[in-house]
Amino acid sequence: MTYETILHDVTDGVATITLNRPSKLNAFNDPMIAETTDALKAAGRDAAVRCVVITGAGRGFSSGQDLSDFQERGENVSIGEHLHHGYHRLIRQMVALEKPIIGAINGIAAGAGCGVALAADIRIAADNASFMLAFSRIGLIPDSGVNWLLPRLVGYARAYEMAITADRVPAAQALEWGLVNRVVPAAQLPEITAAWARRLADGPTLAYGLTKRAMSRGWDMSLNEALEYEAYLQEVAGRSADNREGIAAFLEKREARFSGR
Ligand code: T3D
Repeated sequence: MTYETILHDVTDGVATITLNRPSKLNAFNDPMIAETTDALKAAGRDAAVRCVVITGAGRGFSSGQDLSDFQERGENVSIGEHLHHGYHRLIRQMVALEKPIIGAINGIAAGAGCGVALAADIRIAADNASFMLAFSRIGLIPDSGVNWLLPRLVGYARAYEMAITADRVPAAQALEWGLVNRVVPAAQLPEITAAWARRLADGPTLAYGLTKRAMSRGWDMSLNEALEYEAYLQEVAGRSADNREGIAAFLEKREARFSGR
C-alpha cells in the first residue's frame, strides 16, 4: 500500500508512523485511518519490527476526525458504520499488536486523536502537548475506545470531567493524572522517544507482547481467571529463546542479547 497521509519508516527494529496532515493538525480522514491501520498490521507481520512509535507531523499529534470530511459525508454514511469500519479497526489493531507502541505526543491530541494516543502502551508527551475530548463540543460522545481506555487510566471522575467539559488537559496535569508516562521538553521529544524505542526494540519482544495481552485481557477477568491465564502465557514465555538468554546472561554476569523470540 502506498501511503499518502502518513510517513512510515522502519529502521533497526523500530517502525515509526507519523500522522502527516499538519495543516489540519493531523485530523483523520478515511485514507489516514486506513493507512495507519495498514502500517500497524505490517508492523505485526514483520518479525524484524520490535517496537512501534506513533507521532504527528507539525504542531499537533492529531485533532481527531476531519470535520470537513464529516460534514461532506452528510447522512449518507452512518457514524456507527464509519466507526466500525474505521476507528474500531485501528484501535483494535493497536491493542492487539503484541509489540510495544510508544505514543510520542508532540502536540494536541483531540477527539479520536486522543483515542489513538490512549491506545498506545507508553505515552511520552512534549511539555506543550495536551489532551482534549473534543467530542461534546460537537454534540457527540467519546468514541474510538476512549470510554474504555480513559477511565482505566485516570479513573471515572477525571475521565467524565474531560468528556463533559472538553477542556484541554495540559501535559503536566496529564502526568499527574497518570495519563502519560513522561513529560519532556518539546525539543527533546524525538531524541528521548528514540532512546525509549531503542531500549524496547532491544528487549524480549515476545514477553513484552504476552504482558500486553495478559494486562489488557486481565481487566475483564476474575483474579482466579487472571492467575490461570498468567500461568498459561508464562508457559509460552518460559519456552522462549529470550528466557534462556536472560538466565544465561544473569549467571554469566553480562548484558542479555535478546532476539525477541
Ligand atoms: O466520523 C466518525 O466516525 C465519528 C468520529 C468522531 C471522532 C472525533 O474525533 S470527533 C472530534 C473531532 N475533533 C474536533 O472536534 C476538534 C476540532 N479542532 C479543534 O477544536 C481545534 O482545532 C483544536 C482545539 C484541536 C486546536 O486548536 P488550535 O487553535 O490550536 O488550532 P486551529 O486553528 O483550530 O486548527 C488549525 C487548522 O487545523 C485550522 O485550519 P485553518 O483555519 O488553518 O485552515 C483548523 O480548521 C484545522 N483543523 C483542526 N482540527 C480539525 C481541522 N480541520 C478539520 N477537522 C479537524 N478535526
